[in-house]
Amino acid sequence: MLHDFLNRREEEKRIKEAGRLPPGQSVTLKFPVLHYGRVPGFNPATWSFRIFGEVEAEKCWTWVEFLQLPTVTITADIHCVTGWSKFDTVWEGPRFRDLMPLFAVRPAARHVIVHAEEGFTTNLPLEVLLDDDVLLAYKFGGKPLEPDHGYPLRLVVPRRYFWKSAKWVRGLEFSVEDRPGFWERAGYHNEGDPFKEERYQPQVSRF
Ligand SMILES: Nc1nc2c(c(=O)[nH]1)N[C@H]1C(S)=C(S)[C@@H](COP(=O)(O)O)O[C@H]1N2
Ligand SMILES: [Mo]
Repeated sequence: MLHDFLNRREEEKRIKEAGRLPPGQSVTLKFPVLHYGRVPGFNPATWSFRIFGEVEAEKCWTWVEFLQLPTVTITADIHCVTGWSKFDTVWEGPRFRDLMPLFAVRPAARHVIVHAEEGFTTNLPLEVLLDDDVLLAYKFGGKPLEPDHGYPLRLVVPRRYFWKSAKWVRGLEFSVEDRPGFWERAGYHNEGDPFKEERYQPQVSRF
């Protein structure tokens, strides 16, 4: 109906004015599923989460150990590079920053390589992971993650395009040097800030 359409336009305009909708994005109420490859299985007996690279003390949590870590719940807007944004998503899990004292990152480490199942990687400046809304999340909307959305564990970095929020994460590698990940090597922007509309690399794809 024209009336609904106009109402939606009005609503979108209101939100944009409030500064929540990055340029070139539109709001969806759905939760699209996007990834390369298949959805990996999960075996709680063999699963682990590893902290390695430029740290004083490497870590390796089992699933049971990981569930003991203190968690927080955040509400955030997420922005996918394909053009949809979803408002007020609710995530629960340990906050990255709160885990830092457990492994003591060396001062020279400025970058983090996020490792997920099947060799998927993505890269982020350590500084970005220190934001208070960056979680290793295992719940979405109060329930365990759906397998499609990263069960059992995914990274959530609301202030970057959603491809940096790796699903099925298995470890974080701290590094002196930056190292582009899977989508970054395929031509996505290295930083991926939605409000600067950093979607793709300015230069030609490196594949
Ligand atoms: N392990 C893994 N994580 C991934 C991806 C992937 O291919 N593999 N794709 C990313 C991309 S491109 C997007 S847009 C989001 C989508 O998350 P969703 O399916 O929960 O919406 O996951 C990101 N995390
Ligand atoms: Mo994506």
